[in-house]
This record gives sequence, C-alpha cells and structure tokens, in this order.
Amino acid sequence: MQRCIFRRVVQQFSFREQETTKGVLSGFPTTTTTTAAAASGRRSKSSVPDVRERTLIAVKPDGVHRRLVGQIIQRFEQRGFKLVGLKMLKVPEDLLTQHYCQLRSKPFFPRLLEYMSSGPVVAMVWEGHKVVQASRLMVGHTNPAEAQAGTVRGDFSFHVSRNVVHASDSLEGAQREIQLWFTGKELMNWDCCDQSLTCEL
Ligand code: IDP
Ligand code: MG
Repeated sequence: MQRCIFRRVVQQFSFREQETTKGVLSGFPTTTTTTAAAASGRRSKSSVPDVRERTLIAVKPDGVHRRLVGQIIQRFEQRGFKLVGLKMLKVPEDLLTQHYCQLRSKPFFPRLLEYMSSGPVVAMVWEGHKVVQASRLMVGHTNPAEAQAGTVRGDFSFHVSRNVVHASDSLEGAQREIQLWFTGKELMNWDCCDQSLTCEL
C-alpha cells in the first residue's frame, strides 16, 4: 500500500516537472542530450550546464526611487544566480542612445531617454545557467499590464513607461550590453561555495 502511494507521488512529480519545463522553456533554445548518451546514462558534452552565461539587469530610476533594489536583487539571489557586477550610476545620454539604438525610430524614444536619465540606475551583471532566458521570465512582459503576477513588472508596475527594470533579451544582446555598461575590471570571476548544491556540474 505504502509503496503504491510512493510510486504515485513519484509519477505525479515527474509529470509536473516535465510540464513546467515545457511551459517555461518554450520559445528558447534548450540544452540537448543525445539519445545514445541518455540511454547509456552517460552525460554528453552538450548536457553539461553552462553556468557562466551572463546577463545585464538594471533597476531603472523608478525602481530605485521606489526602493525596490533590494527586492529585485533578492529574487535573483534566491533563484541561485550569482552577482558578478554591480554599480549605481546616472546614465550618460550617449550610453542610453547606444543601449536603446534599436528603438531610435520609436515615437517614445525621447521620453524613454528622459525617463532613464531622470535618476540613478542600479546596473548589475548576473551569471548562471540560462540566466538570459530565466531573467526575462522573472522580469516579465515589457508592458506591465500584460505581465504575469509573480514577475517583477507584474508585481511592481502597471504602465509600460515605468516598468522598473531592464533585462537583456538574448545572448548576443547581453554580451553587447555588458560590454557597454561595464569594463572588464568591474566584473568579478568567483566561485560560489554552494555551486554544487544549485546545479550538477
Ligand atoms: P524590454 O525592456 O522588455 O526589452 P523593449 O521593447 O526593448 O522592451 O523596450 C525598451 C524599453 O522601452 C521598455 O522597457 C520600456 O521602458 C520602453 N518602452 C517600450 N515600449 C514603450 C511604449 O510603447 N511606450 C513607452 N515606453 C516604452
Ligand atoms: Mg529590450
């Protein structure tokens, strides 16, 4: 009887795990494990998680004014990501123009630059396995009106013009933005003592 209950719990757990992974990862490339390697129990090279991926997260002036920096940092720490760069700055206009160069032709562009230079910004670089896609999900939809509860934007904002936080939207974007916002010396390479507790390496 007990064994039967145990088996049912295990089955339900693995089903939920598959379902969650599928929902959360849709639309993003995922790490693949070859069928042969999986069948033999060996781990292929590609299944070793890349824990060195990095992304740029910035708490925008509205987030800083509203004292949300701590809560935003806490969400990333809690998730298990590693902070490798952090600074507070009044963002120069030329940096903002380069950062948002793809939005230059948008009607809201001048107001976006005004908003982003209206107060201090807290810029951070976070590191971890698939941190780019995970942080986009944690930050939520660009328009807070469409952002899910539980995301930063969904919990702390309601209008697209004041959406609290920036997160790089792709690996290439993250690399470009990190180089734009941080010098090499401002980024720290370090190993978390709990690394093997957050991921099988
Ligand atoms: P993202 O921040 O989710 O990556 P993007 O489309 O890259 O979204 O837009 C960059 C930023 O421009 C947004 O976070 C938001 O602050 C601002 N923005 C985007 N669309 C609008 C709009 O329609 N009105 C005002 N501001 C906007
Ligand atoms: Mg963007």
